[in-house]
Amino acid sequence: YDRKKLYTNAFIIRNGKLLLGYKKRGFGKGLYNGFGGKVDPGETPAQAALRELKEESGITAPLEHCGVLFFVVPDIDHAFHIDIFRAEEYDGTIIETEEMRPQWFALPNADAPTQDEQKDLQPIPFDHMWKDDVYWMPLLLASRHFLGRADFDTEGNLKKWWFGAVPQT
Ligand code: 6U4
Ligand code: NA
Ligand code: NA
Repeated sequence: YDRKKLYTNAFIIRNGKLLLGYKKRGFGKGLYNGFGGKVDPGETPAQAALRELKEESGITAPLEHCGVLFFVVPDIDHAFHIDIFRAEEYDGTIIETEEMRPQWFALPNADAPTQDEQKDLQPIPFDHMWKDDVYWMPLLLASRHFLGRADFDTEGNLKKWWFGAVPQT
Protein backbone atom coordinates (compact mmCIF):
# COMPACT_ATOMS: atom_id res chain seq x y z
CA TYR A 1 0.00 0.00 0.00
CA ASP A 2 1.29 3.45 -0.92
CA ARG A 3 1.65 5.18 2.46
CA LYS A 4 2.40 8.47 0.69
CA LYS A 5 -1.36 8.77 0.06
CA LEU A 6 -2.27 8.71 3.76
CA TYR A 7 -2.66 12.17 5.32
CA THR A 8 -3.92 13.77 8.52
CA ASN A 9 -5.65 17.07 9.22
CA ALA A 10 -6.26 18.45 12.73
CA PHE A 11 -8.56 21.23 13.91
CA ILE A 12 -8.65 23.03 17.28
CA ILE A 13 -12.13 24.33 18.16
CA ARG A 14 -12.15 26.41 21.34
CA ASN A 15 -14.29 29.17 22.92
CA GLY A 16 -16.26 29.81 19.74
CA LYS A 17 -13.12 29.94 17.62
CA LEU A 18 -11.51 27.71 15.01
CA LEU A 19 -7.74 27.55 14.61
CA LEU A 20 -6.53 27.32 11.02
CA GLY A 21 -3.12 27.77 9.46
CA TYR A 22 -2.22 29.73 6.34
CA LYS A 23 -0.08 27.31 4.31
CA LYS A 24 3.10 29.07 3.24
CA ARG A 25 4.62 26.36 1.06
CA GLY A 26 4.00 23.03 -0.69
CA PHE A 27 0.69 21.27 -1.34
CA GLY A 28 -2.18 23.73 -0.80
CA LYS A 29 0.10 26.79 -0.61
CA GLY A 30 -1.91 29.99 -0.14
CA LEU A 31 -4.88 28.20 1.44
CA TYR A 32 -6.06 28.05 5.05
CA ASN A 33 -6.39 24.55 6.46
CA GLY A 34 -6.08 22.45 9.58
CA PHE A 35 -2.64 21.22 10.59
CA GLY A 36 -1.51 17.97 9.06
CA GLY A 37 0.50 16.08 6.52
CA LYS A 38 1.64 12.69 5.39
CA VAL A 39 1.60 9.67 7.67
CA ASP A 40 5.22 8.49 7.83
CA PRO A 41 6.23 4.80 7.63
CA GLY A 42 5.81 3.12 11.02
CA GLU A 43 3.40 5.76 12.30
CA THR A 44 -0.30 5.45 12.98
CA PRO A 45 -2.48 8.28 11.65
CA ALA A 46 -3.08 9.45 15.26
CA GLN A 47 0.69 9.65 15.86
CA ALA A 48 1.17 11.53 12.59
CA ALA A 49 -1.63 13.95 13.46
CA LEU A 50 0.03 14.84 16.79
CA ARG A 51 3.46 15.17 15.19
CA GLU A 52 2.23 17.37 12.33
CA LEU A 53 0.19 19.59 14.71
CA LYS A 54 3.31 20.15 16.83
CA GLU A 55 5.58 20.73 13.81
CA GLU A 56 3.23 23.20 12.17
CA SER A 57 1.74 25.12 15.13
CA GLY A 58 3.93 24.40 18.17
CA ILE A 59 1.12 22.89 20.28
CA THR A 60 -0.05 19.50 21.45
CA ALA A 61 -3.70 18.55 21.93
CA PRO A 62 -5.89 15.61 22.97
CA LEU A 63 -6.87 14.92 19.36
CA GLU A 64 -9.89 12.76 18.67
CA HIS A 65 -10.52 11.08 15.34
CA CYS A 66 -13.72 12.48 13.82
CA GLY A 67 -13.72 11.93 10.08
CA VAL A 68 -12.37 10.19 7.01
CA LEU A 69 -12.21 11.92 3.64
CA PHE A 70 -11.16 10.58 0.25
CA PHE A 71 -9.87 12.90 -2.43
CA VAL A 72 -9.71 11.63 -6.00
CA VAL A 73 -7.68 13.32 -8.73
CA PRO A 74 -7.28 12.35 -12.41
CA ASP A 75 -4.54 9.90 -13.44
CA ILE A 76 -3.91 8.57 -9.92
CA ASP A 77 -5.18 5.05 -9.41
CA HIS A 78 -6.34 5.46 -5.83
CA ALA A 79 -7.69 8.10 -3.49
CA PHE A 80 -5.86 10.34 -1.04
CA HIS A 81 -7.09 9.21 2.36
CA ILE A 82 -7.28 11.95 4.99
CA ASP A 83 -8.00 11.19 8.65
CA ILE A 84 -9.55 14.23 10.33
CA PHE A 85 -8.93 14.95 14.01
CA ARG A 86 -10.32 17.54 16.41
CA ALA A 87 -9.66 18.85 19.91
CA GLU A 88 -11.35 21.43 22.13
CA GLU A 89 -8.27 22.18 24.21
CA TYR A 90 -4.54 22.34 23.65
CA ASP A 91 -1.23 22.68 25.48
CA GLY A 92 1.61 25.02 24.64
CA THR A 93 1.95 28.28 22.78
CA ILE A 94 0.75 28.62 19.21
CA ILE A 95 3.62 29.73 16.98
CA GLU A 96 4.12 30.56 13.32
CA THR A 97 6.32 27.98 11.61
CA GLU A 98 8.08 27.70 8.23
CA GLU A 99 5.04 25.90 6.84
CA MET A 100 2.04 27.53 8.53
CA ARG A 101 0.88 30.87 9.94
CA PRO A 102 -1.79 30.04 12.57
CA GLN A 103 -4.86 32.25 12.90
CA TRP A 104 -8.11 32.03 14.89
CA PHE A 105 -11.44 32.45 13.10
CA ALA A 106 -14.91 33.10 14.52
CA LEU A 107 -17.38 30.23 14.46
CA PRO A 108 -20.88 30.95 13.21
CA ASN A 109 -23.56 31.15 15.94
CA ALA A 110 -21.10 31.03 18.81
CA ASP A 111 -22.49 31.33 22.33
CA ALA A 112 -22.81 34.70 24.02
CA PRO A 113 -19.95 34.28 26.56
CA THR A 114 -17.46 34.00 23.71
CA GLN A 115 -18.48 37.14 21.87
CA ASP A 116 -15.78 39.34 23.41
CA GLU A 117 -13.07 36.98 22.28
CA GLN A 118 -14.66 36.69 18.88
CA LYS A 119 -15.28 40.31 18.05
CA ASP A 120 -12.04 41.04 16.17
CA LEU A 121 -12.02 37.73 14.34
CA GLN A 122 -12.94 37.08 10.72
CA PRO A 123 -15.38 34.33 9.74
CA ILE A 124 -14.00 31.05 8.40
CA PRO A 125 -12.34 31.99 5.06
CA PHE A 126 -13.97 29.40 2.80
CA ASP A 127 -12.97 31.36 -0.33
CA HIS A 128 -9.33 30.70 0.61
CA MET A 129 -9.68 27.04 1.57
CA TRP A 130 -9.87 23.77 -0.35
CA LYS A 131 -13.20 23.81 -2.22
CA ASP A 132 -14.51 20.72 -0.41
CA ASP A 133 -14.10 22.20 3.07
CA VAL A 134 -17.30 24.26 3.03
CA TYR A 135 -19.32 21.04 2.62
CA TRP A 136 -17.92 19.05 5.55
CA MET A 137 -16.91 21.83 7.95
CA PRO A 138 -20.49 22.08 9.31
CA LEU A 139 -20.27 18.42 10.35
CA LEU A 140 -16.93 19.01 12.09
CA LEU A 141 -18.30 22.09 13.87
CA ALA A 142 -21.41 20.18 14.94
CA SER A 143 -19.15 17.59 16.64
CA ARG A 144 -20.39 14.88 14.28
CA HIS A 145 -18.38 11.98 12.92
CA PHE A 146 -18.31 12.13 9.14
CA LEU A 147 -17.18 10.52 5.90
CA GLY A 148 -16.90 11.83 2.39
CA ARG A 149 -15.36 11.90 -1.02
CA ALA A 150 -14.44 14.76 -3.34
CA ASP A 151 -13.34 14.37 -6.97
CA PHE A 152 -11.18 17.10 -8.52
CA ASP A 153 -10.25 17.75 -12.16
CA THR A 154 -6.70 18.44 -13.36
CA GLU A 155 -7.16 22.19 -12.72
CA GLY A 156 -8.11 21.49 -9.10
CA ASN A 157 -11.79 22.29 -9.56
CA LEU A 158 -14.23 20.26 -7.48
CA LYS A 159 -16.35 18.12 -9.85
CA LYS A 160 -18.33 15.76 -7.61
CA TRP A 161 -18.64 15.37 -3.87
CA TRP A 162 -20.53 13.63 -1.14
CA PHE A 163 -20.16 14.14 2.62
CA GLY A 164 -22.31 12.63 5.33
CA ALA A 165 -22.52 12.25 9.09
CA VAL A 166 -22.14 8.88 10.75
CA PRO A 167 -25.45 8.13 12.53
CA GLN A 168 -25.50 8.85 16.26
CA THR A 169 -26.66 6.11 18.58
P1 6U4 B 1 6.02 17.69 3.60
O1 6U4 B 1 6.37 19.13 3.36
O2 6U4 B 1 6.31 16.79 2.44
O3 6U4 B 1 6.48 17.16 4.94
P2 6U4 B 1 3.49 17.25 4.74
O4 6U4 B 1 3.39 18.31 5.78
O5 6U4 B 1 3.77 15.85 5.18
O6 6U4 B 1 4.44 17.70 3.61
P3 6U4 B 1 1.33 18.33 3.26
O7 6U4 B 1 1.47 19.60 4.00
O8 6U4 B 1 1.59 18.30 1.80
O9 6U4 B 1 2.13 17.17 3.94
O10 6U4 B 1 -0.13 17.76 3.55
C1 6U4 B 1 -1.22 18.25 2.88
C2 6U4 B 1 -2.30 18.66 3.85
O11 6U4 B 1 -3.39 19.14 3.07
C3 6U4 B 1 -2.84 17.53 4.71
O12 6U4 B 1 -3.19 18.09 6.00
C4 6U4 B 1 -4.13 17.13 4.02
C5 6U4 B 1 -4.56 18.42 3.43
N1 6U4 B 1 -5.39 18.33 2.23
C6 6U4 B 1 -5.06 17.85 1.01
N2 6U4 B 1 -6.09 17.94 0.15
C7 6U4 B 1 -7.10 18.53 0.85
C8 6U4 B 1 -8.43 18.91 0.52
N3 6U4 B 1 -8.94 18.72 -0.69
N4 6U4 B 1 -9.16 19.49 1.52
C9 6U4 B 1 -8.65 19.70 2.74
N5 6U4 B 1 -7.39 19.35 3.09
C10 6U4 B 1 -6.66 18.77 2.16
O13 6U4 B 1 -9.33 20.26 3.58
NA1 NA C 1 1.71 19.69 6.25
NA1 NA D 1 5.41 15.52 6.77
